Amino acid sequence: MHWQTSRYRIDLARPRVMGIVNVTPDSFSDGGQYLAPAAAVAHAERLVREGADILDIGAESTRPGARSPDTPEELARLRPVLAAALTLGVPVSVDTSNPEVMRAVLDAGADIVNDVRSLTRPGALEAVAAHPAAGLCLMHMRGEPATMQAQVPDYPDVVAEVRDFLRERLAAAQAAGIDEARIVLDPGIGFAKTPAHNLTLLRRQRELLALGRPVLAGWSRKSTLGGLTGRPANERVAASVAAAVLAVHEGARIVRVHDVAPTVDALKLWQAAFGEPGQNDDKEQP
Ligand code: HH2
Repeated sequence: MHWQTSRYRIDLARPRVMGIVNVTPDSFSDGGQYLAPAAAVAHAERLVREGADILDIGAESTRPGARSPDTPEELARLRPVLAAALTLGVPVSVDTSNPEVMRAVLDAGADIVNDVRSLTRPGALEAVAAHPAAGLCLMHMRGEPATMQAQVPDYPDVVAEVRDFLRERLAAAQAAGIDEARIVLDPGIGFAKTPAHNLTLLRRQRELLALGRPVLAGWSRKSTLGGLTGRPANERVAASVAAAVLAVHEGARIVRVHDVAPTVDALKLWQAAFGEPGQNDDKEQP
């Protein structure tokens, strides 16, 4: 199985690590640390040295209560970091829901759009469809980040809800002309979900593979892990690495993480024990 993106066709025979670069003042675990472009670029370089297969750059926090930047502000944060990241030899994703931002970053050469709102904003499907090879991550969420955790839906069956939602968004993307080879699907851990919902999605994650596309999972430092361990966000590395390995064990092919180095090490063990032979040290080919 492969993930088609603008410059790279990512081979998913080996699980891939997407390293997070948050160019935000207010992200839940590292807000403000990389708002200065030079700090964000240095962080991106470090993640690649640590073995990140993909970089995901975001300029809007989805933390409940975070303020959304307007288009010029979001682009001003993204542009310098994207330009530098595009020289690092790995595919670069941009985490945005804003169709104008999608157009601008795809024109600037971004490889992937990662949208926590699954291209539901007017013009978003068209913005991604206009770039014939760009990759796309569609994620499940109910409502808006600002309020989603205050009014968590009472899902009769959270896995069925997530699967049906992703099936509908996958169909909408294909109907807009986006080839399914470009698309990966994400259960949206922590987005309008209780800890019990998140854990059910991990246990039954394989049910999402019935949709026929690779699964991307983002557990890194999230509050479910804080609740289980009693630790603040910057001390959730061990739990985050465990969650990444479990997600891969249950069929995810891409994990979105803050702590790249320990995740890469842990997945080497998974790969050696459970992966396809001969897939231990390749880099994706352009
Ligand atoms: N989680 C966050 C942001 N973007 N994208 C995908 N596809 N999947 C996720 O699980 C996901 C995501 C939240 O994490 P983070 O970027 O660290 O925080 P913030 O949104 O506060 O910047």
